Amino acid sequence: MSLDWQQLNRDVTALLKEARQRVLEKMQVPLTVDEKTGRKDLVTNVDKGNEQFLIAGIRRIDPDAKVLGEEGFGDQLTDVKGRVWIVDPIDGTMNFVKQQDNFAIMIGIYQDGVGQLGYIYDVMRDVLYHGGPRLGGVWANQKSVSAPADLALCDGLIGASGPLVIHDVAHMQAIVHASAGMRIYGSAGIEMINVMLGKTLGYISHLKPWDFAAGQVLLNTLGVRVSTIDGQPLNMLSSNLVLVATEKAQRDILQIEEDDVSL
Ligand code: 2AM
Ligand code: CA
Ligand code: CA
Ligand code: CA
Repeated sequence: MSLDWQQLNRDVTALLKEARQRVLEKMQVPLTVDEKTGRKDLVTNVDKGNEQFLIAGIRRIDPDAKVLGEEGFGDQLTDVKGRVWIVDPIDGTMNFVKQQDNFAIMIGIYQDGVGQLGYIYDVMRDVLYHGGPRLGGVWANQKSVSAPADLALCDGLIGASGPLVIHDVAHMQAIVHASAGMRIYGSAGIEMINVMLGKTLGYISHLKPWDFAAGQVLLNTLGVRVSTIDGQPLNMLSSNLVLVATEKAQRDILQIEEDDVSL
C-alpha cells in the first residue's frame, strides 16, 4: 500500500503533457459543442475525449484508485474513502470555445478525503502548476511558487463568478465593494492560479468537486484558505459555494457574512 509519490508525479506530468498535445491538435479542427443544462453550460468533443484519455491513463498509473470525472466517464462515488482522483478535462469550457484561451486541465488526488497532489495545467501558456503535501511545495513547471502575501480584503483584488455578483448571492456586492476591485476570468483553475501567484487575494464561486479539487490542494499547500462561504470544510461529493482567500481576507469576508451588511 506504500506508493512512490515521486514516480506517480512523473507519470501524471507525462500524462498531462500528452493530454495537452492532444487538446492542441483537436483545436485545429472544428469543435462539436453541445449544451448541458443550458446555453451557458457547454461541453465539447474535446472535454469528453480528454476525460476518457486521462481516465485511461489514471487506471494504468493507479489501478486501485477511484476516479471522479466531470463528464461521467469515471466511477459513481458514494464516499471518498481510499484514493480518489478527481478530473476536470477542460476547465473553462466557455473560454475554450469562445477564446481558445484561459482554460485548464485539472487533476486532484485525495486519500480518505485529504488532498495529496494537485495539478492545474494552463494549456495555452504551457505552465503546469503542481504540488501538494506529497511533494512538499508547489511549482509552476520547474519553478517553485512561494506563498502569496497575506493581504486584507481592502488591499487586493477578488475573483468572482459573474452570476453571484449580478444576483448578489452571499453579500457578493458588499465583499467586492470592500475589496480593491473585482476580476472575472471564467475558469476556476485560472482563478486559483491567480490567487496562488498573488495576483488576486481570493475567489468566490459556486463549484463542483472537479472545479476545486486540484486548486484546494495547491492553495492549502501555500497557506491559502479554501472553505465554504461560511468557513466550513468543502463537501467533496457535492456543489459548494466556495471561498478561496488569504487568511486575513477570509476573516474579513466571514465578518461581512456574519454582519449581514449590504451596500
Ligand atoms: P467548466 O468550464 O469546467 O464547466 C466558469 O465561471 C467556471 O465555473 C468554470 O471553471 C466552469 O467549469 C465552472 N462552472 C461550474 N458550474 C458551471 C455551470 N453550471 N456552467 C458553467 N460553468 C460552470
Ligand atoms: Ca462543464
Ligand atoms: Ca470546471
Ligand atoms: Ca470542465
